[in-house]
Amino acid sequence: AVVESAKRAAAQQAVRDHFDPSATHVGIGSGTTIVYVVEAIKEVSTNLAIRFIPTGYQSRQVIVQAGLTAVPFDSLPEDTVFDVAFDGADEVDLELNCIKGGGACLFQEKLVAERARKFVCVADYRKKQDRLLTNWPTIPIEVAPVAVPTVLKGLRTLGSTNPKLRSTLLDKSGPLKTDQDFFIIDAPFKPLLIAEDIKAGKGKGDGSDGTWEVNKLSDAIKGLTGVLEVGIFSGLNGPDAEAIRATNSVKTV
Ligand code: DER
Repeated sequence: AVVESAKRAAAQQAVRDHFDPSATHVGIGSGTTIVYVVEAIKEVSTNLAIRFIPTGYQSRQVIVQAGLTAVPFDSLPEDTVFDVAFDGADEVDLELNCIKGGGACLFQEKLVAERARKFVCVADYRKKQDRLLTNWPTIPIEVAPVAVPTVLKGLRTLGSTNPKLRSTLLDKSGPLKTDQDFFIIDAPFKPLLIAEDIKAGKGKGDGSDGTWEVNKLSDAIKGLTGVLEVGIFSGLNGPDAEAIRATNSVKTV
């Protein structure tokens, strides 16, 4: 109950600080924290004219079940800029880089996040770490099924010890499929360095000495043939996007 109330508190604070009822387009992420974000939005606005853009099937369900209007991302003109996008994360570091993909929705989450003027990451105290991959051990990567052997080999070359195809015997025998009908590989790496670590000489950050900086590893993984998207969100450069301090400026409650 402590975690749920922390999620709800973070969601209410994020909506208080960053939801403008006169908005026209609002991105809605995936996972469990986002449910509290939509609840908090419902409390302050019944403006059904607002278009809520989902980041996958579950996200659309959350919007529709709240009685709000869900508009598919690909039905909007390509230059549509969203006023704000709210989403969760699996881990957030001091630079506000995020690990995302615990819910296997990272591809559409990134499409929507990059279209937003403001990306608001809503994360309870468990997600806040100094470096990514401190508590959450793996990077979720969305891959074309046929490319799995190639991507696994590539990840090992980049230094991932034991990258694994995500499958849950609970819900389905065999690998999990994303909303794009792709697979997810979870790749463990050592905690990722941030800019100040490189400056402080804590490692080269390019994999040559076993250390990786956030963006360099993200780019290296994206360069593997067969990778659709990588669950590292950093420095979102949507139109005037500004990363909202997910933890410090939003009082930790
Ligand atoms: O998959 C994702 O990136 C989601 O945002 C998710 O990881 C956050 O999930 P939670 O809010 O249930 O922790």
